[in-house]
Amino acid sequence: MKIYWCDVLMPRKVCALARHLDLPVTYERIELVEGAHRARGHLARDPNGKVPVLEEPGGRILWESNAILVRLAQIAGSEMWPEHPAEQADVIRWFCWDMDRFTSQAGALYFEYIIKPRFDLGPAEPEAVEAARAGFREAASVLDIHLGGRDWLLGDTMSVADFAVAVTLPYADAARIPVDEFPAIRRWHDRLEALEAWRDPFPPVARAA
Ligand SMILES: N[C@@H](CCC(=O)N[C@@H](CS)C(=O)NCC(=O)O)C(=O)O
Repeated sequence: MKIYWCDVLMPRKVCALARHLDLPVTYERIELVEGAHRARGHLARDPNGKVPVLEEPGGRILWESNAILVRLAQIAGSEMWPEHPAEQADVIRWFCWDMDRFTSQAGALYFEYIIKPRFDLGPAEPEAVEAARAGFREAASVLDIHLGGRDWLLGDTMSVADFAVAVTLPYADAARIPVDEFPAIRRWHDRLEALEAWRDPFPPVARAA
């Protein structure tokens, strides 16, 4: 199977999971800075013109990073996509909450402080930064309480939900995400940081680039 990726936010969790599960994946880098995601070949895979995209043997295509996380865990037969339907619903709960409340805000800071300078899109907008930091703190308060008595979002077992919700946290310093105000989130992310695949998710071409 093949993952189309670039060393940016949403592909990060997908590459991390493929590496963590030791899946037999080949990688094709899509150079966003050169507009390769808007080329006809890539639009045929993902009409949204985004990364990541998963292509399975036989040609089945899947875009949307959280859906790809689920599929990779299914292919690996990993408990990171839990077997029990109630736990599967719990994963979906965190995916939805994350897109709406958490990574939406932290991702806005990632955009202001990391993507804008990298892609030459101008300076960070103070109003956008302030709104995102306020939104992040609100959502992080909910997450911090939830994680207070748990190792992982679902309890004792790490799942694809952890890889989804934590995706901005490796960038917390550079993106000025105020995660240090939330000790349970910090400890949870330290547990993820103990995984080599989480710390170093991208295929070697990124390190050479
Ligand atoms: N909801 C999508 C978002 C994918 C996405 O926005 N990818 C970004 C990189 S993090 C991208 O490809 N941006 C290129 C563009 O929008 O022009 C997912 O989770 O996969």
